[in-house]
Amino acid sequence: MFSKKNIIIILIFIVALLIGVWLIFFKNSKSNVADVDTEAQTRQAELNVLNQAMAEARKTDADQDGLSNEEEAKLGTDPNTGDSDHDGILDYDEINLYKSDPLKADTDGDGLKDGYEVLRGYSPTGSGKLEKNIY
Ligand SMILES: [Ca+2]
Ligand SMILES: [Ca+2]
Ligand SMILES: [Ca+2]
Repeated sequence: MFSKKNIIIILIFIVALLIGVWLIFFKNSKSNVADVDTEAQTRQAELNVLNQAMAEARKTDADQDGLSNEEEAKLGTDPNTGDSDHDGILDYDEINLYKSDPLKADTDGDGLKDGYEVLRGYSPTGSGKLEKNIY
């Protein structure tokens, strides 16, 4: 059977194997941590760029409605409120899409708010339906 010498050799082999496995695992776990760190740093850098872009955009369009603060000053709309007359349609859409008054919740004065009319397919600026290509 096994001589003492063989048993010692086998034990040394097993110990060496265990050390090898431990080293590989330790090395891998260390490099995984480094990868995660790098990924986190990359993500943080991307976030910083995004935040910076958004801060920049807020400077020129505080309420992010698509109209610049400058345009809103000219129109008389609230640069800090996307929907100045609270009729359910953004200032930008009233100007560029529906041609309705961004400062009048009921542009055509028929008793129905612009947002209510647009939602149901009616023109907020007069009688009749909206043109199909608008909504
Ligand atoms: Ca705006
Ligand atoms: Ca509005
Ligand atoms: Ca109306």
